Amino acid sequence: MTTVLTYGTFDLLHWGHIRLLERASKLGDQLIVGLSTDEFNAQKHKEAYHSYEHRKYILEAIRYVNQVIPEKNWKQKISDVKKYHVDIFVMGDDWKGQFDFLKEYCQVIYLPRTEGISTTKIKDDLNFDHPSTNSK
Ligand code: C2G
Repeated sequence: MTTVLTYGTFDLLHWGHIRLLERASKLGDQLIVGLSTDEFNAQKHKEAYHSYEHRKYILEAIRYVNQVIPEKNWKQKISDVKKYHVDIFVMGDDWKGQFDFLKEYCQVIYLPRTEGISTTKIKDDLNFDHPSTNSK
């Protein structure tokens, strides 16, 4: 049983997130997602539109995701890898190199980030006061 672990906020879930989860899940038999809590998002200077409970509910409905655990701080990854007997840690390559310290405990893979979509882009594109949407 190969266990894969990844982390993120996964707010306003989009196809870039799904592609990450799909590819991560195909690296093993089960995928665990460490979902950033609202409190931890504040530490990441992020404010999610959906609450932690709603983002968890959404992620648990995805066929590629087997389990969702709370990501409460930057320091829990090593203990999570040990606790869940993780074989492969996966992140998008915007994080390349940031988690290489985990190589002592498991395989670390950075997958190419999906270009052209992001939660920030969605918010900007939907913000009708944004100049780019007024240029029609
Ligand atoms: N991602 C992607 N392509 C996008 C957007 C996101 O591959 N267009 C990936 C990111 O690289 C990340 C995952 O989807 O691996 C989740 O992205 P976010 O929700 O933005 O997570 P982030 O804020 O980067 O939090 O401890 C790690 C942090 O919790 C990661």
